Amino acid sequence: MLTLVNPAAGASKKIIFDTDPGTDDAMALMLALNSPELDVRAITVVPGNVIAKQALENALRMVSLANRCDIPIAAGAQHPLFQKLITAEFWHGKNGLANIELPASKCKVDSRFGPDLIIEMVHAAPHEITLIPVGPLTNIALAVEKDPSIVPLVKEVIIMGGSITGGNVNASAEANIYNDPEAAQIVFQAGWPLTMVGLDVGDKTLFSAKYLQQLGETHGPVNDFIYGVAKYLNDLSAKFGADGTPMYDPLAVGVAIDASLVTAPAMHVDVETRGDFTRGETVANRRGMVERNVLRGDRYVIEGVDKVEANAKVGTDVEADRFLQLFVSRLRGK
Ligand SMILES: [Ca+2]
Repeated sequence: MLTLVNPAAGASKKIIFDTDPGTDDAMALMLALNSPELDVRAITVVPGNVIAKQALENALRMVSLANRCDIPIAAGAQHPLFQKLITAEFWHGKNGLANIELPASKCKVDSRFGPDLIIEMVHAAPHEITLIPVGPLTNIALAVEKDPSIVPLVKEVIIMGGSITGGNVNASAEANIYNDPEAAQIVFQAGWPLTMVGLDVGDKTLFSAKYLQQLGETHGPVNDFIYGVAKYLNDLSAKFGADGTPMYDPLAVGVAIDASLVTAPAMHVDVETRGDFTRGETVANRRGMVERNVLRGDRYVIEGVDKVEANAKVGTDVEADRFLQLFVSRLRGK
């Protein structure tokens, strides 16, 4: 096994980062690797922004750039559970990393299947592992389906995905959930502590020219790579009239570092898997109750209300400047 020791290990939160890199995945990963609060124990790769093979290659190159070949990097699912993959080179560049060509990786892929690696690590460190999936939830769902006994042993799940105020794929769905709604429903209903860092709260964290300039003042391999990614995303955002790029995946890592960055009320969230217009929508019950409709003769009669249990904390607001300053401070000079 590995002998390299992360100096922050022990005091820090053990995480498994599940990712489809991906430009904002790159920013999220580098934030995680450079934050002493987090101890990245494994990286599992899922197709989403790019196909599985490209996503794995990107993960290997980024971890190599960060000089962290001690971290196991495992391939996972090759496609969503029940539908065709939808890739997003349109947003992330042809290679998924803003068309930045990183040096070949010195790191080797771990031979284990991503979901199996998750299962193994959770059992090896019960109640200590936080899962941070920032792509489609296929790998996490496969792990839960194969071994449901991991659910009470996972410390916490912090996902980037979903929205309670409309989507980016279409009017209703956010891309990570839309890419594998059945997997998402499994993950939301599993019964573990789950925080949803969705599209709508991510949209409040715009990495604007001000932060880009700050990151451009310092240099280092990771600093310069992330500057290039952020510059690409900022230019893309400008074409769509936005004043900066939303930090979707990085904010999920930010919440793992410091949960107080977001306001996240508890709600019950279901994932729509069948709607004509709403497949992939995260449907959140804000009132904590549903009407109890009872069949009386030829009609239903409302006879009361039933409480629904919350299954997620849903990010609704964020201290954006504090988060963006944190992001820049962690990557400067790296
Ligand atoms: Ca992602």
